[in-house]
Amino acid sequence: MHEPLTLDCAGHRLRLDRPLIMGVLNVTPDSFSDAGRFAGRESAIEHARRLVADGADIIDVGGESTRPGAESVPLATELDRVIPVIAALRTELDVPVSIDTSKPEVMRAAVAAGAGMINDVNGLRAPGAMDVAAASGAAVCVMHMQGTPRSMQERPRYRDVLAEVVAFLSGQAEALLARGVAWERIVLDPGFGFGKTLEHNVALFRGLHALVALGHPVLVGVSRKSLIGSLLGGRPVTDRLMGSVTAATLAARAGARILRVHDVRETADALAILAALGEQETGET
Ligand code: HH2
Repeated sequence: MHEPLTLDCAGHRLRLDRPLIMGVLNVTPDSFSDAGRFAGRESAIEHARRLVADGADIIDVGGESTRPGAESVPLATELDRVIPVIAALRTELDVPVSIDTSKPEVMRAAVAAGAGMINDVNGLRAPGAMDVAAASGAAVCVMHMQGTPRSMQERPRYRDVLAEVVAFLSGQAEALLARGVAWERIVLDPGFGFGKTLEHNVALFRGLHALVALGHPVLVGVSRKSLIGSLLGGRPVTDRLMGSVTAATLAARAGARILRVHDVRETADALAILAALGEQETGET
């Protein structure tokens, strides 16, 4: 097994000897947990500064909501939302910026504007996405999703959710490697809440070690998701902080190397305690 020590974000290398925090910056009017709050450019940049001050190692900029039922956004709209923000963040921040998109055109423009990571919830399945990502020089997060955001929660079905997710992600990683992408650029994500029931999410979380065992850094995004709300007896999205932080901490404990979260400061605190008081090294299986 090959365990990378760094993640290569278009030349900006992030050390992976501790779990990293990816702060969520949604520049959308309709995201499930922070709808419209950071849709204006100035407020988006201000929020990114806050996330970095709170301990974010990467900022993930998204211009298209992927919440269940969301419609896809036209290319021009998405470009207009994210590119100026990425260009501004690139000069303002010392941390790499990630672009959360499934459109190859947005990936290309975002990397040209300074993004160091491509984060695709569609797992590079759009025509051309794999080639654009491979040629970009950026780190690439491949996420598993069954279906599309519009339909994914209608009737998710698997024979063996863990085996199917691991097989998909390792196949996409192989395809990237075959295109010459260095191991140090590939991140894998099981895609919590994307075409999965509560039972599927729980099985995936408990089986994270099988994904970690592939040797690529694993990204986990459970922050404020309905999975957390359900496990807490139907909590609304505004009341999922402790559940989200606990789940992120457990994911780190299970070997996840990147935690995609809205509540950066609280997650950083939990990881500091885990590092000080937890058992030594979490990533090995
Ligand atoms: N989850 C969301 C969006 N992007 N990317 C990765 N790699 N993993 C995730 O789990 C993930 C993701 C959904 O969360 P959010 O951005 O808060 O909401 P919305 O899609 O409504 O903007």
